[in-house]
Amino acid sequence: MPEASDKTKSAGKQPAIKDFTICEATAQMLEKARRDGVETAFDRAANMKPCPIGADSACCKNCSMGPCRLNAKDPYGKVGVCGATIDTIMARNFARMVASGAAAHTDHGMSMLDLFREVVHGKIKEYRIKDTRKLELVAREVGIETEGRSVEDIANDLYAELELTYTQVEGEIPFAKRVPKKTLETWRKLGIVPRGAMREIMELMHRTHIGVDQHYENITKQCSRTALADGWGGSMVATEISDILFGTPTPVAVDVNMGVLKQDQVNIIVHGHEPNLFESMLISVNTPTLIEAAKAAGAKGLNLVGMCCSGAEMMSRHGIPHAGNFMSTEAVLITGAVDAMCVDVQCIKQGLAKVAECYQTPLITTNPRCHIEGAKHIEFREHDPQATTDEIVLQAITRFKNRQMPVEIPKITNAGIHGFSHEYINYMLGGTFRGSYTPLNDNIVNGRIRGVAGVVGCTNPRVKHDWVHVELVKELIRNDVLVLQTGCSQISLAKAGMLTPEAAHLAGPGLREVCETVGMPPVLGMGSCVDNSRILIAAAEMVRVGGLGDSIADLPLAGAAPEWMSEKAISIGHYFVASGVYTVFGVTFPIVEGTKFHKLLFEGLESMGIGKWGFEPDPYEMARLMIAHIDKKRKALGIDRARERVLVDMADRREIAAA
Ligand code: SF4
Ligand code: MSK
Repeated sequence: MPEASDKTKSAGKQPAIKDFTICEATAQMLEKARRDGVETAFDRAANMKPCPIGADSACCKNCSMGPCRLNAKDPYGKVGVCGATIDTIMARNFARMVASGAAAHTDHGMSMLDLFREVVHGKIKEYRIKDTRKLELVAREVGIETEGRSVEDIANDLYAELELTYTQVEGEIPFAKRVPKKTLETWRKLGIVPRGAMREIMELMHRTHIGVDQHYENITKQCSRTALADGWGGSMVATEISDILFGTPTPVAVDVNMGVLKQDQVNIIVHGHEPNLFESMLISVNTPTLIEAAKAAGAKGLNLVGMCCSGAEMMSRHGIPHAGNFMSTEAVLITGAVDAMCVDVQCIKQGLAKVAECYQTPLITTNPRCHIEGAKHIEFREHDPQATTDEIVLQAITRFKNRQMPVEIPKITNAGIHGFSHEYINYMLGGTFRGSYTPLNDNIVNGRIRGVAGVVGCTNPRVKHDWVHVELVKELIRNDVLVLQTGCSQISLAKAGMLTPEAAHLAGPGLREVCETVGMPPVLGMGSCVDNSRILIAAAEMVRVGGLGDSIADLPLAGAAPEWMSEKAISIGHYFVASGVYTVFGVTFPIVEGTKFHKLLFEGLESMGIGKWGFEPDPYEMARLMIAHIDKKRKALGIDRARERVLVDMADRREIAAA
């Protein structure tokens, strides 16, 4: 066991672990880490004060005349060497976060599209088109004729069309066709309809170079265009193509938390974001020769478990157990029970390498984009995917056979229902034949459901892990707000037992009645962070169905990322804002209050007909802000007084289906 790091040793009195997290399994492992002398991101966050100038986004290092630091307390008292004002500096920094986050999602989406092309062209045979119904549906939505045509022909045309999402230099991205008319008109008027993601990201990076765009309003305009190229472009393509290739999720009961690890089995964790690695791993762990090899090594079998967003996708599609979210990825290694952790891209802490080394767990990188010093790299090749995943399984079996560490697995699992795609919500509330969001809209109009909130995003050691998510969501459902979730937030709530129909008793009377009638949880888990696009589609559908205004900005809808940390989160937040949604972030916000850029993001954008940003670290106050916004929208729609409507229940739906 390596020595405790100097920082941990010199830290003196250590903060109480109960202040780090409300996740009992993570807390148990953090206690063990202290006994073992192992450091995690929680310790590092406690020992490293964030730079206050950076936290305010009041510094710039875009050229070597700087870096320049401005004073957040007197933001207009000073400019950078080039003359850049605080607004220019903050807008450029914000823009670069949007560009990076959008690049992450669009590169992920493009990888899925590359895979789709190779499958359609017959060059990759290990994957196939699983959901032909969805293929046709998406094709029709982007204007492709499907009647009487073969799956291959439709798929070829869909590939060519969706490639424009990334490469098109002029025009509008294909999924602009899904945007409600009035929202699209607003975008056109503002000049923010995305062309292709590559062009938008490139232009945003160009504009933030020294001496180019030096007007915060114009920079923000390109931020919106780039973020929309992520939400309605790269992310949406990632979600839709993954559904077409691997299946559209439907509700499935899944166990979440570290208790899904098995002492007597070979435990393999897949952590990251792209589903192709995980799909191949699923085949490998079900291969009889590998199962036999595991048994020959003394194990009862192979136990495949997900983490973070690849885990969220796989639990939605296949019911694969999930061990925890971003802030539990080091903690899970401390169990000593993980025989291999394989990772692809995004949100993979470099600190995992050190913790994995401490517990003799192979940490295996698989994507050419992501190597980690100290980790083993086994490249995942889509043309021969199982060669990689079989090799990882064999390494895990070897580690199991040679396990020397005492194993301590927290005995905690939380059952829940996951996999609420927007298509399934359509069915659940409207039925196959009605096929619409009408009952949802009706229940919003009649006031049983006050509004809808998307609560999404990361976990962050700068706040008490999981706590802000859980308290915010409890407060929202108590006030009859239906909550849609993705990413690490969904796992926080799953661990709190809130993704079960039984959690309806925690909801207000109206939402509880709807949940009990339909048999659904008050908190609906929709998948990974790219799957936030499902929330956009659900919002567009609510507008299309009618009764709640003409644009997304009219809906009684709000969004939140209460424990965000990544640049992807900023891109997601900004595409929700640009789509018309009031979006509140917790933890911190990279901006100086009272500046012109702050006023633009937090007020001005709304007056242009789109959404606006909010910031509030306290979950109860955050809920209050979101509910006040929902009520404001209800008032504008003239539905602030409840009107009675009849609920469509399961029996009604069966009757409709039988008719
Ligand atoms: Fe300073 Fe301007 Fe260079 Fe930024 S671009 S580092 S503000 S001189
Ligand atoms: S993994 S971006 S910590 S949600 Fe998608 Fe979780 Fe945030 Fe990464």
